[in-house]
Amino acid sequence: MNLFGDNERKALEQKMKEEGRLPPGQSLTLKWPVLHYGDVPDFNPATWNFRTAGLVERPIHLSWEEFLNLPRVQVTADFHCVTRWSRFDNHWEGVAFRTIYEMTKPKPEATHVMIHCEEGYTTNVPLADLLEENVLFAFKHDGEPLPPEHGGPLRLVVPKLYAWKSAKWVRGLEFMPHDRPGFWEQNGYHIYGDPWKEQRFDTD
Ligand SMILES: Nc1nc2c(c(=O)[nH]1)N[C@H]1C(S)=C(S)[C@@H](COP(=O)(O)O)O[C@H]1N2
Ligand SMILES: [Mo]
Repeated sequence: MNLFGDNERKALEQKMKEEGRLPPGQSLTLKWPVLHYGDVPDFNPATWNFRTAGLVERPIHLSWEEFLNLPRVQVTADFHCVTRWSRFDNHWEGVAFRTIYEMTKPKPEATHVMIHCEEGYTTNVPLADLLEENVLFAFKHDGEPLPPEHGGPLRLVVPKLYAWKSAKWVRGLEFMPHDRPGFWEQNGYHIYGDPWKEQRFDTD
């Protein structure tokens, strides 16, 4: 039994609420829950690659080593899961989405992106939202290599949307001329997923 832990949690939650950082219907967690569909995939740095496809001028194909040599950014951001927990002030390090965007040069007709991950997980995000400055492909969290169960070696982080858009084990991007639902979006979740508007389900 932890008599004092929850007081600390509640005090922080109240602080986040007062600062306008707690979206409606969410509660603060001090832990870092692990949540995903399927198994944690194996990572082999010798065969791992990252690709872009669809409406791009220059499809890219990067090895793990090449990916690690791209310019790095650091982002501190909050993380909101649709199952109602929020984790605050996560410190991420990785490669900005904008870096990949500039390398692959999407065609003007590209409006949405399907994120493709290991084992067939997908999620869709409008291109404009991915271009925000705090969107990155992260390989470190709070100074440590991203653990496999949290998406290591590489996950996307899209702080402004519910965390199912922050795809773990990302391997590629497909630039599309219109929106198309990904994995959870085909299974009853909202096509966009704004936590501030509580866009949880496709009926919201
Ligand atoms: N590849 C993949 N990424 C995924 C998921 C998944 O099922 N597969 N689940 C999402 C959901 S619903 C959440 S809340 C976050 C959880 O990330 P965490 O386990 O690091 O807390 O990962 C997201 N990314
Ligand atoms: Mo989630």
